[in-house]
Amino acid sequence: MADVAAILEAANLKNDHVRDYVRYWAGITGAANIEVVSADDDARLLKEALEAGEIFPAGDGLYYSRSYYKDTARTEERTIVATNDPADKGVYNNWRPASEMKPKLTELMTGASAGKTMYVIPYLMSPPKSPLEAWAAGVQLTDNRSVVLQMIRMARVSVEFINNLQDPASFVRAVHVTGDLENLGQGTQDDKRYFVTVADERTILHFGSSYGGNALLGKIAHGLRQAAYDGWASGKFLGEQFMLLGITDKVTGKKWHIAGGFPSASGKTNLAMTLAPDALGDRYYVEFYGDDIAWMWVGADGRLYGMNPENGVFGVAKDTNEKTNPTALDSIVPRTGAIFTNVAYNEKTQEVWFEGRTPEPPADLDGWLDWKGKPIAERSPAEAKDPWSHPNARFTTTLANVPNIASDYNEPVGVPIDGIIFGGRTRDREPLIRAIRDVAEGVYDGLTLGAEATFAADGLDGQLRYDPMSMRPFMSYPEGAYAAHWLKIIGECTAKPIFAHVNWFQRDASDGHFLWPGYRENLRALLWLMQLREGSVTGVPSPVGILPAKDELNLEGLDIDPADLDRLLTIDVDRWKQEVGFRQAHLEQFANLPAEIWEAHRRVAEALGD
Ligand code: OXD
Ligand code: MN
Repeated sequence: MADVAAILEAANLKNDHVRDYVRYWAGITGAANIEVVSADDDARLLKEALEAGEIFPAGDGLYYSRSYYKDTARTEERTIVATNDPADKGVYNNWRPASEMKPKLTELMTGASAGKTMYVIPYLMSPPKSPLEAWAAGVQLTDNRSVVLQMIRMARVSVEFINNLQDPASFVRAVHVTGDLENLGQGTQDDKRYFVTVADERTILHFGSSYGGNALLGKIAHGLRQAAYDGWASGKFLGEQFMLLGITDKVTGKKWHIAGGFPSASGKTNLAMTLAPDALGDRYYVEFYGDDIAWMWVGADGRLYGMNPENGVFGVAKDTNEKTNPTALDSIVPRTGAIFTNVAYNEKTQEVWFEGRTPEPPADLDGWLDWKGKPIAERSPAEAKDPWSHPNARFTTTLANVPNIASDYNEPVGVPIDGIIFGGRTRDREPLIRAIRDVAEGVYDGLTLGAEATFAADGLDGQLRYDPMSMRPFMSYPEGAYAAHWLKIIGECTAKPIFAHVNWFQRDASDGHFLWPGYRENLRALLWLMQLREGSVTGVPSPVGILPAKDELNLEGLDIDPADLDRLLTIDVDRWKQEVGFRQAHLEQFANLPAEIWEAHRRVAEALGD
């Protein structure tokens, strides 16, 4: 091992607590070398990674990487929140004692980076000088250069962020060791991977993956699990898997901000990056803040404020195209520095392709490799229908590349949040939008958020896979306390955001067609919500919230079957009664759920006539 003190000195890393932390883990992992990185090192690291064959060119200033074929997604059953207090155990956080997990991870990491470079990535999960900056600083250690390249895109990376901390000992210690991917027994009885957040020690220990969702610790473990825990422990903020967008009415000059949680495959990234529908484009301008994480706090003026702690987008590639998300396509064009992972790659033309990018894959198979690196042209007849890219293939690009990134996305003050929406893919029951003014009912709605389970397979017809606030994989403390913390934070706001539940996915029961066209048209529902909040429309009460009156929705330029519209704006009371029964069982799992939440549940049940 080189002289650690000399390396850290040369890298201008001045924080003694960070130095001790780096030295400690360098000793355990046995790394051969240490390198402190900043965003300025990107070009050099790209060159080194290209030369080493870790990434490939995918056009001018675009890159392609392939992860090990058994290492392509987050692994919830191997993901653990550990603390020193057994009372922190919840239903979804996979709680284990810190005293058990720390030695286990230390053992797994011992010597596991031998011969490799350990990169030191000082990062900030907030715009500099944010009121939440004290919870935003971290230092990721990783033995994987591709992870460094992705972290540089996804977080603000510079040694400056940890040299001048108010409390120099207070930063998230985030250790990532890739491990011997070919011998980790992924998905077997002998699985060696562990992804642990020791939340009350602000320490993250992830072993056994180089896939972004397990390895970009600023995003996935710090930005959500650790932040949710810190927000609760400090009583100061909420850290949620939420998108965040802004809508400007160019005629009145008003600007609204909406944050919201959506379980996976419910269109969160597409909504976050949406544009106004063509017919409304002259009047409304939509700005992008974030597609995955929002941290929210109460501002001095009594409004709820929010910001995206990330610096980039780690988006699912599949089905991204001109219709679903033109903004995303524009943010991964040549010279953006975007990195594609596990898509199909043409080694001759350096193009990439993924399912849904175009209706059909490229006709000329010459040079095309599937996500495992196998030539498509050499596929056997049995493999002919296999996807070219992995369903969880990703693109990584910085926020600054997104054409409609909000001009104030980097401002420390954040933005006032006017609306909080929840929306899970649901084929029936959920109308286009229902607004909820009562805070407890809004939080109750978030706690009972879910998306359709795989109906046939699970035999759970009509039952959702519940995903409270879209935080199921990121819950770090018990759900009852989580609900109480939400009630506390929103309760402290003197000007409260309005809540709403949206659903773009209702289908006709007989032929299965979607009743609502979705995508850019979704803005119409959000505009109605903002008008309701401001009192320029009144809506129609229903047992589960306020629905738009038909003439209140701005349908200019939209061709929609009136019968479909009727169904989108009505409630199926019988299906809702069934849902209330499912919800009862879902909520009963949670210890110490605040009485206000149970009261909200009873109010909804009573209104439905139970
Ligand atoms: C996720 C992600 O897995 O945002 O939720 O990547
Ligand atoms: Mn996510």
